[in-house]
Amino acid sequence: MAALLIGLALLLKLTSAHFSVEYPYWRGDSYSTQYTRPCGGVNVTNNRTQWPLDGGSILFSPSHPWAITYINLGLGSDDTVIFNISLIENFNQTGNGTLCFPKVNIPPELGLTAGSHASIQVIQLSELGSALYNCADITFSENAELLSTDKCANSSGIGWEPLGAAASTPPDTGVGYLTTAYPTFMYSWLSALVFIWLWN
Ligand SMILES: *[C@@H]1O[C@H](CO)[C@@H](O)[C@H](O)[C@H]1NC(C)=O
Ligand SMILES: *[C@@H]1O[C@H](CO)[C@@H](O)[C@H](O)[C@H]1NC(C)=O
Ligand SMILES: *[C@@H]1O[C@H](CO)[C@@H](O)[C@H](O)[C@H]1NC(C)=O
Ligand SMILES: *[C@@H]1O[C@H](CO)[C@@H](O)[C@H](O)[C@H]1NC(C)=O
Ligand SMILES: *[C@@H]1O[C@H](CO)[C@@H](O)[C@H](O)[C@H]1NC(C)=O
Ligand SMILES: *[C@@H]1O[C@H](CO)[C@@H](O)[C@H](O)[C@H]1NC(C)=O
Ligand SMILES: [Cu+2]
Repeated sequence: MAALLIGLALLLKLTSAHFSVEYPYWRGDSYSTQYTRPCGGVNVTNNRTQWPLDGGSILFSPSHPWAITYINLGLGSDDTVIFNISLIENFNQTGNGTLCFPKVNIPPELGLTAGSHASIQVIQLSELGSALYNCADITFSENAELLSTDKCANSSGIGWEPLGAAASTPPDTGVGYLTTAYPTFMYSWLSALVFIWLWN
């Protein structure tokens, strides 16, 4: 059983490739530090994308089989920005490739003006509970446009599921076996080991 768990962890670690944000252009390559909140270990940049005042396109490339995904906004120009404005309802993103939202609306009550600086934060929470972070720095602009339809597309394998959909289906046999056939303390102990191992 331990071998199975370690094997599973190894598989997940090997296939783990995190995610990147192509539009608005991300702060930079965060692959080695993507577990770091709030922005994957990459500080604010001056490379801001001009983004429409009432909301714009977001294009990113997930690579895990599925991940609970959040997109948040933080107002301001520096590393003290607090990402407390939710731009979408969180969802279970499935498949890999590219995922593009043609237009993510900005709540009008924020009263943003052209030239305001902000950062967009994308969070992906994958199978084992590790959260991955990326941010992109933007400047709100009256003239900025949405991505054209040829640039904003979902890959064929990409899917979207509301959260809670999985809760109504019984756990698959693998998980059921692990949780029922093993004493709870052994299971948590093993999980902790695997988790520490994965983290390093
Ligand atoms: C980010 O900024 C903080 C505070 O200025 C600094 O301590 C840290 O080293 C910076 N991180 C990177 C990756 O540049
Ligand atoms: C700045 O952003 C553009 C895309 O808007 C990108 O092509 C370029 O590589 C970025 N520069 C740096 C230094 O990250
Ligand atoms: C977000 O945080 C800022 C700074 O603390 C605060 O001024 C603002 O009211 C907060 N917004 C929401 C929607 O909680
Ligand atoms: C998606 O994952 C499959 C299986 O790992 C791989 O063959 C395919 O190349 C991936 N597609 C993209 C667009 O990354
Ligand atoms: C991609 O999928 C998301 C989630 O279903 C959807 O909101 C979005 O409109 C799709 N993008 C395009 C370009 O169709
Ligand atoms: C997300 O969707 C995948 C594929 O349907 C499913 O296996 C997984 O349990 C779902 N996760 C959550 C948290 O709903
Ligand atoms: Cu990964």
